[in-house]
Amino acid sequence: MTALVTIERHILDQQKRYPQATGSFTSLLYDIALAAKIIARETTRAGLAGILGATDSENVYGERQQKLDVFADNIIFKMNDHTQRLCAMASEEHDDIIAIPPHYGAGKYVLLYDPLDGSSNIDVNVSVGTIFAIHRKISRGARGRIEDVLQPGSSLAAAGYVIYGSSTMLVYTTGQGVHGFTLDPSVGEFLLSHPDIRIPEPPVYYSVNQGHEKYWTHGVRRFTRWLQGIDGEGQAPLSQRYIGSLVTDFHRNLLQGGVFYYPGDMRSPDKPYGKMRLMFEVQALGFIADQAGGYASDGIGSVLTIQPHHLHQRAPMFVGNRWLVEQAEAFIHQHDQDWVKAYGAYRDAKRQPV
Ligand code: AHM
Ligand code: MG
Repeated sequence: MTALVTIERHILDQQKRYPQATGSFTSLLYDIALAAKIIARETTRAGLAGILGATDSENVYGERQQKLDVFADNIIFKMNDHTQRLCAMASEEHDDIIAIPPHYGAGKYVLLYDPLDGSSNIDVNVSVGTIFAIHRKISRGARGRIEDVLQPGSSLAAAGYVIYGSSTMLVYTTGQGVHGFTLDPSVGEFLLSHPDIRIPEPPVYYSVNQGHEKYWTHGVRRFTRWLQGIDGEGQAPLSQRYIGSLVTDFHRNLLQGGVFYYPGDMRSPDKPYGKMRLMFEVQALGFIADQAGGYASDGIGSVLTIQPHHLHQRAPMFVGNRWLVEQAEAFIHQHDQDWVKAYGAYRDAKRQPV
């Protein structure tokens, strides 16, 4: 029998590589795993508990929040507000950074999270996920500030996601490879099931909302035809898979090889950036892909080098096997110079529309 490695043991083993570590970071990851177990419990019994369906409130993007979004958002906050490990939090569901309540001490990390990504899929029983990212505090003073949150992905201390699917899995990286754990519901533990994940070759899938092709730029259309084996040099076409639940689409391609993209478009020249959120989705998944030997780009360059200016900034995302993503960049560079200009101006602007 192979050794049973719980997530706690794995995180502790990784900590041993840093003799100066205080254990704060280790405990933070463990708290996230605990929050994930509670969210998993609620998502799997959502229909029974009668909490399916939407609330009346809207989030900052004008989307109706699902009840489970609100629940997941609260659980993650409550698990982490009092531990003295964080100086601030930020959630896709909140307009501003979330302060640590003044009666609790503050710590040296920042937690960013998308509590329940793909929530429009909840009502039809499709897998959803939680995405998280951890930055180190960089500002002076006891409490976290916006500049602690608005750091590029290349500064991330850790990132991961939880997928609530046919089983619950937690996948994370601290910059030492990507590791996946499956929740054993009978004992309530995440057990190491996918050590050292590498995006395999050859890739199998491309994943994009092809219903939006009408809005795409020429380069993105050419890239897609290349993936389909139409415009290429005789390579076999990839199969198309798109669930519309980012964590699920990303996870499949991470394990089986392929490319996920949510491109920018020119349907409105002042909104060339697509749908994905840089701080809550793109950075974390980009870091994981990078650590698994893949690559994530906004169509121009690595998403990890983007200096964010706004908490709810958006970015196009092409992520998966490196050579596929580089091919997307090449098509965009060749055909979409107008878009590159428009998106580059948005990305670098200090004041951005959301
Ligand atoms: P959400 O964070 O509001 O749940 O939205 C993000 C979701 C992703 O999970 C998914 O990849 C994308 O929206 C699907 O968008 P579309 O329906 O435009 O293809
Ligand atoms: Mg999301």
